Amino acid sequence: MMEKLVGRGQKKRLHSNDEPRRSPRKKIKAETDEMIKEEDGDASGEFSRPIPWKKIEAEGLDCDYALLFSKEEADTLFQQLEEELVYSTGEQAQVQVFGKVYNIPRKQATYGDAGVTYTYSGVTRVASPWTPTLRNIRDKVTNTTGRIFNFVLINRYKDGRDHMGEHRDDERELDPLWPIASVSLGATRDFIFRHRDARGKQSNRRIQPVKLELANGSLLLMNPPTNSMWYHSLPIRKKVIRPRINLTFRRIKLINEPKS
Ligand SMILES: O=C(O)CCC(=O)C(=O)O
Repeated sequence: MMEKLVGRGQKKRLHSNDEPRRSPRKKIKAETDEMIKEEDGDASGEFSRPIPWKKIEAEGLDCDYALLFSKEEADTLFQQLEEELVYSTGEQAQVQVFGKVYNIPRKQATYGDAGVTYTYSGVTRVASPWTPTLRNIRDKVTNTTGRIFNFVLINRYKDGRDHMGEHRDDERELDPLWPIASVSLGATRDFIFRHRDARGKQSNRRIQPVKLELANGSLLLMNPPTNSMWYHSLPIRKKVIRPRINLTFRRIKLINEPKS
């Protein structure tokens, strides 16, 4: 993840934010309706899928989206995390982009299994031990997806001015065959995917960006090869006044683990 920092002059708004909670069907927005297909609910597997999933697809992009928690559950989890989490300070709250050091425009924390580390944007993050609430959320994600995660990167956005620049989660230590599971709590925020061949003025391909709204209590599953083909960002949205916590559950390859 080499993040491009977003400065002033952010582009026009794409969707309204902080709307009252609506049904999952209405909550997600992609560039075209064809990108979203309702999956045949298969709750018969060995893990539970109690929620209607939406499939989001484009060339090289494969995501699943669902509301994992009710509003009440999500609000409680948010409050618990506010009490439990300790965010990075000092060097750990900075990134290096092309040799220059910047303060991260949000707060960040890393938790996970003992000994797991994750290096991105020039800084190595060590996982703090799972807190009770993080363990609960992680287990719910695992029960729902059938996937086990050993690390979570947490980003806290105090309001819509806090943001995350365009990047891919494609570090070598991430298992490339594993999805990244992104849980959102708090304010709804826009989330934008851009195909790697359709970025910048030099690009010779015209591939529409995929734009989503990530709601309170939602889970976005980014399946391979999404993270190698598409960049994603959480742009500035000045009208958003409420905070948001995002948790991306990841599987970090451990030293001595067989290569996948
Ligand atoms: O807050 C978000 O939804 C974006 C998080 C993200 O892009 C990341 O953790 O790589």
